[in-house]
Amino acid sequence: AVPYNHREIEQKWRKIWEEHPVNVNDGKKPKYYCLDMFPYPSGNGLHVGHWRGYVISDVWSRYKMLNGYYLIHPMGWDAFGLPAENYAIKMGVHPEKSTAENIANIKRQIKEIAAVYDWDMEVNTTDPNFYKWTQWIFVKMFKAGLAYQKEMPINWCPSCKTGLANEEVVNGKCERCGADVTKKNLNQWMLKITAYADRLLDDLDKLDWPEKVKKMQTDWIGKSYGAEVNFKVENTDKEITVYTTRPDTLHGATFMVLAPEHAMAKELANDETRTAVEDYIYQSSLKSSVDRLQDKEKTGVFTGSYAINPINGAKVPIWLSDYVLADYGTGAIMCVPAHDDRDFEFATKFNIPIIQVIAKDGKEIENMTEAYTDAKGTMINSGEWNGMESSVLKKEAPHIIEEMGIGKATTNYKLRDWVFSRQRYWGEPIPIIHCPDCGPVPVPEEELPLLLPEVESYQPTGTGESPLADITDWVNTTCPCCGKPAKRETNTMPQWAGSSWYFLRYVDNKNENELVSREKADKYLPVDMYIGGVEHAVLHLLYSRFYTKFLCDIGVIDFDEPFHKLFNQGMITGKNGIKMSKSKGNVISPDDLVRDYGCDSLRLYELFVGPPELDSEWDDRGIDGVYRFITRFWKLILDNKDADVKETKELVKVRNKLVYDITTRLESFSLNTVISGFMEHNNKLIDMAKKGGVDKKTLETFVILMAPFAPHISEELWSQLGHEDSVFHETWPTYDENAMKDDEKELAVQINGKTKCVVTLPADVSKEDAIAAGKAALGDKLTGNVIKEIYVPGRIINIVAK
Ligand code: ANZ
Ligand code: ZN
Repeated sequence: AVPYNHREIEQKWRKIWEEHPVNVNDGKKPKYYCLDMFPYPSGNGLHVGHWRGYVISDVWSRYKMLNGYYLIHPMGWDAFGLPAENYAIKMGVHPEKSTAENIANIKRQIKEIAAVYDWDMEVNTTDPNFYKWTQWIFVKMFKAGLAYQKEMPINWCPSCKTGLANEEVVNGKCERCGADVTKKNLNQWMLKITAYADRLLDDLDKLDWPEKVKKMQTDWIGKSYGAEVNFKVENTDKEITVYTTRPDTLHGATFMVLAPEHAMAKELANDETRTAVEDYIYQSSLKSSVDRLQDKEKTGVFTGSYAINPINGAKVPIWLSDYVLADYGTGAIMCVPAHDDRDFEFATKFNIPIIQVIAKDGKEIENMTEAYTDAKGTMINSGEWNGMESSVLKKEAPHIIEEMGIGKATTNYKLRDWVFSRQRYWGEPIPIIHCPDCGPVPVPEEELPLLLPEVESYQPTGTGESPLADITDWVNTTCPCCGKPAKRETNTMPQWAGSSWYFLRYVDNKNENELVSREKADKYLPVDMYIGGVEHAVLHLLYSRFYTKFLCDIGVIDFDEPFHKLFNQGMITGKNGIKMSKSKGNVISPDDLVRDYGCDSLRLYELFVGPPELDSEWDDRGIDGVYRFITRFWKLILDNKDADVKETKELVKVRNKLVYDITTRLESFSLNTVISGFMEHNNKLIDMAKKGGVDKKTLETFVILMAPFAPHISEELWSQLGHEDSVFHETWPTYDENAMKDDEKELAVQINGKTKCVVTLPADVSKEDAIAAGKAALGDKLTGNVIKEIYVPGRIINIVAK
């Protein structure tokens, strides 16, 4: 055969596919929507790690195409937001210009992967025809009461000079730049995602997503059941309400703690404690909420006041401490040191009594050295509740408390409304006009998009105002309601605004009148398979679900979950598991590898490098092995294609086994073992070709199976096998489990060397099984004591008896 020349073959087929796309919509095929998380067009370009997710999604897409689907497989650009803006500022060019350059560059690189993207569907979040609809959704949310303003202390990144959502603060640091996040009091636009908390939680059941991601969303929403209990403040008519998930432990509450920001914190102080209390409140205001929750030595201050435990009249001291958060529950807790770790630590440090109320095995512990936190055991020191099982009481206590009139049963969520304003330039302007008479008024829908104006300086101001505030011509406008002078909102939307709904726009990206036509939405949406990194488990994937539910509620679409199935690929790392990055100097560019080995080999190696869901270390040498395989595969097909070999039972078996192995491994996303499966079968068939030859159907089957993985070589071999149409218009082969079974053999069954009967057994039967089957076949022909059992594989079972 002619030697394998990857450059020639790949160029040839790229051109043909460009002219005759293989993914065709004949209007009859069912659709399959396979979506990649769209990239930020940063200036760094793609490295081999970026390829991984795109190769996985392309393999899956082509596999679906071979199963008779019309593919929705689009690509676009998430181009607003901090990364693009920071890059633009660093390079000293306008974000619009640098973004366009980066997109052109990354698009060229993505095309090297040879994925079947439908570039007619391309979207770009910074395109006014796109962000018109991002703004339109905001207006709809505003009209539905889901977008509102609130003055509040928000997470503030002093380096990016902007506010951040809770989701963007990771361990107290800015998700983007790593700076310590502080607090700043600003008037914010908020989206009421909490109105969807229950649906966002319950509908997780509908999704075919990794359990890990579902759990992260569940924890983020953080629904808990418990009770609010009212404690009177001694010698006053004031009351403090606490939230507890463990009302069963009420008798063990020996003190109370309020968040330093609690509305009553200051008034509980007396002349003796006032200075210390006010000082503590001030110190806490300087810390971020994450800092406060992290494990470290507890701090606190006694207010000087006492509360009365409503269940038993006990007088308990009221403290302030920053381990209680102001914006969760009621911002005040009853503390049960015997059964809560944090309370135990606090009580030990400040010498507060500890009363055990749950006994694990009926006995009270003499000197507790740690809290007993399980709700398992018998109630003690709990008045009328003594003797009850704590797990049962935990469920009943909220209702008992309600009946006693000292509180009520409640549910709480950790999820907070979404801080939606950014004090930056490179984002969608929030389409609101502030009128002194009418208040906030949305820009009329027919005036959208509200274009992002040109500015002289797009550097952040740091004052809490966006650079748009400086453009007075733009800021000063008239109220759409009453016509009086009014001012535009100058904050922009967060990075996540466009990515929360972009997947809906691909299928109708040129529609000027609607976000997506209902007809196209019904036909082509939602997404069947979504592929991307796990870092988006809560942010993007939660926001998208919220947007989808809202758009479903207002009738734009008819489904309320965007992504049916989710696959998170692991990272490709440099040596020793170190993340690939320019700064670490360990970036491996695909360009050289494509030049030297070809796109097909690189695609195979991206999958072969390790289980796709795990992080895998890149080893450049590994691609040599893949390249050897692909050249041997090339030779196998071409050397045998004209041999005119009849299929044998053995060939049928190997072919079925090949289809079975590849299909089942592919279905379970075990893509690295698909590649090793190809390698094994390739060796096997090369061996068989030497012995008796390989029939054409087996060769053709192998080529079709390889097509999603190595599309160019497969298309070339398919045409060399004499086909005029594309291999991608074939049907994925099926397998017959019976044909895969090993051959059977007829064995003579003998007694003392004389044949008595014949049994048919699998060729690879074990000695034990063969003897047992032989004895069973002999039945009562076998008499006397068995002295010896002889098995000659494939031929004779001989029982020696006396
Ligand atoms: C008494 C108690 C006894 C509690 C016990 C726990 C164990 P989740 O499950 O996360 O909702 N808590 C309530 N509000 C708080 C706040 N604003 N800041 C910090 N902690 C707060 O946790 C609810 C429990 O966390 C509540 O139940 C309360 O402590 C505490 F053996 O009340 B518990
Ligand atoms: Zn007005």
